[in-house]
Amino acid sequence: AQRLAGKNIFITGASTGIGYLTAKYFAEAGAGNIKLILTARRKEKLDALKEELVKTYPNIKVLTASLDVSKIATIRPFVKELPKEFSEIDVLVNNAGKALGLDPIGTIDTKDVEEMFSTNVLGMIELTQTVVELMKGRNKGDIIQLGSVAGRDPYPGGGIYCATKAALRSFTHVLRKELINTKIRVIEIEPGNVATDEFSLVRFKGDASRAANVYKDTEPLMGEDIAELIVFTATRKENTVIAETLVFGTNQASAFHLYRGP
Ligand code: 8X3
Repeated sequence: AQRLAGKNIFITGASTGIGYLTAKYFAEAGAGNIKLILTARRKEKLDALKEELVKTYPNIKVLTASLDVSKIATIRPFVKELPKEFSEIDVLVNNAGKALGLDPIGTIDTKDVEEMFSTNVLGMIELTQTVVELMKGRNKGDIIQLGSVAGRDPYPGGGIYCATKAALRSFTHVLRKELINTKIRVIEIEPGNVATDEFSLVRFKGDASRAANVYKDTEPLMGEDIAELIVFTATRKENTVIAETLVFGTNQASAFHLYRGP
């Protein structure tokens, strides 16, 4: 709680899944003595979360805003116009992202290609570029990147999603190297299968039975497990950066090795 006291934490994609749970876990770990900037396309979901957090933690300050990171021209103005109280960002969690389909290369809808790249890569880059300059000015801050096993271990059907996460990984490594002479920490979280409310549902465009099949007969990680890990990385001593974190459910060992045993 001490290490988070007073920190201003910006989470994209906070309306659901890992982003939503990460907001809750930061609030709990900081005993409510934090500020949260929560963005997503669906502001009503953020406002419901804000209401819950404010009820539980009287000291917490929460700013919610509708922000679609795939609309990259909106990102810089949003950050520049943050109210003074929220303008100094201590932790950026680049969480917003998605997978669409498992179609083989040659048959992937161009719209899906654009949506995955603009959300997972272009939006993430624009926000990071904006925020890192502010962090450099203060010589502090944590940038937490939601990568994936898909960025290290690309699989058939993941032509675009895996490429976006490999791009994120490469960008993240460059950033860490460029910031070597600063106190800014660059952290990459790389989960395997995580059973969240919407990830597979979005991937399969609302097909609930295909989505459920991904986790069938496995004990996948849950969003809570990744939220806990994110908070863990952000609460290490200042001299420590958890640079990379490939993380699986206990019965997974790679994008492909998944035990579906009795
Ligand atoms: C999510 C993990 O294996 O569906 O990033 O790509 S996977």
